[in-house]
Amino acid sequence: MQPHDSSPLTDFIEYPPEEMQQRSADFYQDIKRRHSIRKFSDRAVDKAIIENCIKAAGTAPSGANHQPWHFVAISSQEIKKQIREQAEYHERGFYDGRAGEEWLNALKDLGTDANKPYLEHAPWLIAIFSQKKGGIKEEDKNTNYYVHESVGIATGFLITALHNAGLATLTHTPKPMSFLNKICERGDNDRAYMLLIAGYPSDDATIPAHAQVKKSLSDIATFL
Ligand code: IYR
Repeated sequence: MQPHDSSPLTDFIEYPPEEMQQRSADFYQDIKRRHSIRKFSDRAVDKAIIENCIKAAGTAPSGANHQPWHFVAISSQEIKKQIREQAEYHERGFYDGRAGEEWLNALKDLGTDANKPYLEHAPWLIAIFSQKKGGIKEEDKNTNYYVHESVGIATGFLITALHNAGLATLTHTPKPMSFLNKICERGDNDRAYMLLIAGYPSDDATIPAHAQVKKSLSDIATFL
C-alpha cells in the first residue's frame, strides 16, 4: 500500500456466527416489509428524523470518497405544490405518448398515471442530486468518479434508513427532472438524480400485486 494517513479500525463489531445467522435473517425479514407506496398521509414527521436518515446516507461509499451527492429535503407546502405541478406537467407528456407503447405496457400492472397527489400530501420530499465535480471538501471542483454508482448506493442507504426509522417511501423520477434544479436552487454542477417521497402511508395505501413478485435467490444469485 502507498503511504497514507490512517487510524486503526476500532468500531468493527464481530458477532458470534449464530448471531450473524440471526441478524442476517432478521434484517431480511425487516427489509422485506419495505414497499413503494403511492398514497401518503399528511401526518408530520420530525425534521430531526430526516436529518439522521440523510446523515446515514452520507456514510455511503463513493468514488475516491468525494461524496458526489446533495440532498434537498422539502417540507414547505408551497415548494411541494410547485414540484407537483411541474412533475405532473412532465408526466402528462410521458403518459400521453412520449414513453412509448412498451414502457407504458410495463407500467400497467403498477397502476401509475400522471397524477401525483402524494407530492403534496407527504410530509417530506427529498430531491437527490448528483455532482459532476467536487471533492472531499464541499467547495472542491475536482472530477468526481463513479458518480452514478455512488449516488445510487447513497440513495439505497437513505431508503433503508427511512424504512428503519418507520417511514414509507416512494422513488420517483419524473422525466425530465431538471425542473428540480430551479425549484431547489441547485446550480449547473448538480443533476437531479431522484425524488424520494417519505412519510406515513395513508390508511388506504396499497401494494400492487406486480410489485410483490420478487425473484428467487437462485434467480438473482449464483454461488461458485
Ligand atoms: N415516472 C413515471 C413513470 C414510472 C416509470 C417507472 I420505470 C416506474 O417504475 C414507475 C413509474 C411515474 O412516476 O408515474
